Formats: sequence, C-alpha cells, structure tokens
Amino acid sequence: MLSNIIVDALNKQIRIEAESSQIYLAMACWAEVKGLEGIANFMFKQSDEEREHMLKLIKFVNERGGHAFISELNAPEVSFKTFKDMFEMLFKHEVFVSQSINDLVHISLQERDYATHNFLQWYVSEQIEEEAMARTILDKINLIGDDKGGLYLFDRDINQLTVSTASSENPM
Ligand code: OFO
Repeated sequence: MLSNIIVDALNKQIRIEAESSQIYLAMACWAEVKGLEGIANFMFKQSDEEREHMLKLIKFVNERGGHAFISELNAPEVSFKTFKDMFEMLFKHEVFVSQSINDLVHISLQERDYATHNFLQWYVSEQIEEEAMARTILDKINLIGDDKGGLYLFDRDINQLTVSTASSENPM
C-alpha cells in the first residue's frame, strides 16, 4: 500500500511524463512541417516513449492501492528558432526530468517505501541514457554548425539513434 505522500509524488511525475510526451509531439510537428523527416520521426518516437513512462507509473500507482490522477497539462512550445535550439530544449528538459526522478527516489527513502524505491530504479537508468543521448545529439549538431549538407545527413541518420545506442556505441 502506498502512502499519500508517495501517491502525490508519483502523480506529480505522471504529469511530468505526460507533459514530456506533449513537448516532444510538438517538436515532431515543427520538424515535420519544416521537412525534417528524420528528426520528426525521432521526436514522434520520443513522444511515444514518454507516454510509456507515464503509463508504467499509472499502472504502478493503481496496482498498489493508489489512484493515478490524470490532470490538465501545460501547453508545450510549438515553434523553435532553429533545430539546434529545439535539441537544447530537449536536453534541458531531460535534465529537469532527471532531477524530478531524483527527488522522487529521495521521497521513497524518506517514506521507507522500498518497493517504490526499487520500481524507480528503472527510471534512474532510463534518465542516464536519455541525458546521454541528448548530449550526443548536441555534440553532433555543434559539429555540423551551419553546414546544410551536414544537416541533411543528420536528419537522415538520427532515425538510427535510440536511447540504448547513445550510451554504448555511436551510429551517427
Ligand atoms: Fe520520461 O524520460 Fe524523458 O523525459
């Protein structure tokens, strides 16, 4: 059985994951209308992943005697100056999410809720990988600079970059 403090904290994270999904969906749409097909597909996939993160939390809360709360969401940014700005925003957002997961882990320890603490370890590893991926992408973008040919190749190759490949090998 989850304490009220844990349920509230997990519900806060459910909202953050839902907002993450919307943020990446908005990025996908921006990229798609700019003709950046590869980046758009990558963002659509990211958005789906965030929804999965949200659903995993929802199931956990409901199955352990809590009630997952589906709330209103903050509207995401829908346009960006450059694709570099967009990926910088993605990176900052992932750092923010990691901080939020850390806070959640801290609360689970304070509450002596070791089952929730154990459940959250998946999110801890996931955030390490997501931050690593965002960093890898930013490094690539900095290498490209203003080179149009570089952007073409980046847009083509970003599809191959997944969370798991970013932290192990480098396919780009
Ligand atoms: Fe849910 O991992 Fe990104 O935000």
